[in-house]
Amino acid sequence: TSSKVGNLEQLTLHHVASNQQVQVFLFGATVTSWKKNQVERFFLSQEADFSGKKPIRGGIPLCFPQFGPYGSLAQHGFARNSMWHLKQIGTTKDGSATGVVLSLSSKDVDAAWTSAWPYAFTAQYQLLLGFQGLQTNFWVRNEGEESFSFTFAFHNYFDVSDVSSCQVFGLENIPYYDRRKNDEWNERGEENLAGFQIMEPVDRIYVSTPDELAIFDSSKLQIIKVKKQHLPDSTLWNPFGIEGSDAGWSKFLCLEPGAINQPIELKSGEEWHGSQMLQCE
Ligand code: TA6
Repeated sequence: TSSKVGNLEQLTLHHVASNQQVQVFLFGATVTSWKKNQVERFFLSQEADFSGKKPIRGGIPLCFPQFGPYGSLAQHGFARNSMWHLKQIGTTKDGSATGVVLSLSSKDVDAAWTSAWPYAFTAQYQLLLGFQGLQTNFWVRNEGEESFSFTFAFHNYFDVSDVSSCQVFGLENIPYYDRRKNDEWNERGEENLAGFQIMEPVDRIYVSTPDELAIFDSSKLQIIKVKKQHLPDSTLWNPFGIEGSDAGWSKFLCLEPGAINQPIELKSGEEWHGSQMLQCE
């Protein structure tokens, strides 16, 4: 089904057999809600803007073709600021999965962006709800003559009861860039224990992380698993109330699989695919 929020069109998908629902906006291809057993699993900011003039804060903003400030574009690139097209929507005959495919090409992107990143590409974004959980698939293809490179992330905002009741698994002993300390390189990873807790502002880019990560919320008694493919790195972010924090900062934790440290290079005609499977128990 389709509905309007502010100026923007939102699609809702249901997978009845597994009791899941997902909502996505064409603007930014931003997923804003994922419910399993009627329980919301993503954080959406109360300050979220639905005018189509700013990225929607919450759910899964897409960072493409640039993660963060590292490049010629404004923070996190244009995918989350562009109007995507609906390409396909439906449920498999046997009811095992429900999905949607959205697409974006360089022709859809505002000239203010493409002048700083002048490459011909097509991107497709597929959301699949099935018995295993919510899978998100991103493809990009170089449609031009010239090679280009890009960085990417699924900027997941998970809904948590309180960030300090969460434990993160999979990032122990992994080196990271500390964005709070001018990208200082922390070679050993400060956290040597599995299941470390967040008790201060964190903004880190962990490099070469395991393909399975998890957040355990001890108040909600919820485990979110993030299983990623072709996305070597992972950002962990919570502003923990510092100046400029979202009013709801204690209610989210961002764990963002990405290809950040080593840009992906695509020659003419080449395609790249990155994906994640999100599961909650
Ligand atoms: O992924 C973490 C991060 O890059 C943080 O540094 C923080 O700025 C956040 O993303 C949100 O960025 P935004 O541009 O949406 O305000």
